[in-house]
Amino acid sequence: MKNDLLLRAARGEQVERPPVWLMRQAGRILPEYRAVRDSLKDFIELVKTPQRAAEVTIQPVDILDVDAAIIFSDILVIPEAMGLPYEMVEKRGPFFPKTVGNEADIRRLKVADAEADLGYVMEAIRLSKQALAGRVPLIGFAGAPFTIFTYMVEGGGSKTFSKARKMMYQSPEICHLLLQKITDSTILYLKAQAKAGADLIQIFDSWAGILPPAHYSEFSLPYIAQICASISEVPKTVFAKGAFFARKELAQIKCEVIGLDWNMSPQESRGLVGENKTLQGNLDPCALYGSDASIRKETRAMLQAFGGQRHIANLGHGVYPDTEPDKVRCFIETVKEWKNSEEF
Ligand code: 1CP
Repeated sequence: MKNDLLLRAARGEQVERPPVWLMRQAGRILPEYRAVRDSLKDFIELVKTPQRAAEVTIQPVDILDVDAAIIFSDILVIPEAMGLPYEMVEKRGPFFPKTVGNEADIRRLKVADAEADLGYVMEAIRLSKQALAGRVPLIGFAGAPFTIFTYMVEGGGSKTFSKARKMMYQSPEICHLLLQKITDSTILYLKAQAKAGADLIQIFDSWAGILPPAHYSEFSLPYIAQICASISEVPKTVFAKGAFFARKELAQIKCEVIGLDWNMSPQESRGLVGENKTLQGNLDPCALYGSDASIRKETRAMLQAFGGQRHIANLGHGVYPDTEPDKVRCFIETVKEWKNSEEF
């Protein structure tokens, strides 16, 4: 691997500077992405056409010079593989015509077979690895079981997630049945991604922050822990957006990297997580709406707060779709120019 900064930082090895990539770097901001996307019927067709998915996976490496690629796919391929297909409604987001409401619905779902049901993702990974030719590592990913659960129960995104949360209070055992089935599917899926060539995997618990701490400990953490304990092939990142209350518990999980959103202070997080994990994040995505001078100032302050080692520079959540690519470049260049010694 020509540039293995990401993997070295993940393992806690010495680095010349922190590696940098952006969550959601592949599908949101580049005009080159839109061009590929518009040449196909829709988002789902792009996800299921490995050659084209690999092409947009590589774009941020070629165009923005990030230190990692992330496979172009979506967390919602898992519900589909289990028997709940989704639609992606332009400008509105995902929609599931069928949802899960009771035990019978869950019994009807299957544990996803990674090669048979999700072979298109594995093929996209193999093609992306070929095209990358060792330039930078390739990140694989999946949603955390809890976040996937919310889509399967709600049938789409939500402001309150009250359907999913109602089920947690009314029928916790049914929730656990579904969470376990999603977990079993996700373990097979991530193992297959590693086998196909993913160099590191990230678990996105995007809606972690909607739960009270006790529910997070009961309905999310144990399933993330199971996944991480089952995968020793590659390093693992857990990003639990909004779960500031669970940082100590997350530190107990068998993963190498913990993602932080922009509400979490780097210093406080280091104190809670301890010295044995790498932290990823956490510039406010809205900082990229600022002037170049302001982006440089905010980015340097962030780098300094993390201290240069055991840090993967990133935003605190996915890059927003209306961010100008030049602002993203400014962020990336600032990280690359930064020297660990700058603080002295
Ligand atoms: O963007 C990339 O870097 C490419 C890969 C990628 C990833 C990592 C996509 C493509 N989606 C994801 C993860 C994902 N998908 C998450 C977790 C990360 C996060 O919190 O941002 C979530 C919650 C989803 C679900 C999803 N898919 C939404 C959110 C809806 C909601 O509930 O608010 C939406 C709008 C999508 C569609 C989607 N996924 C990816 C793209 C490029 C798109 C836009 C579709 C298009 O181009 O038409």
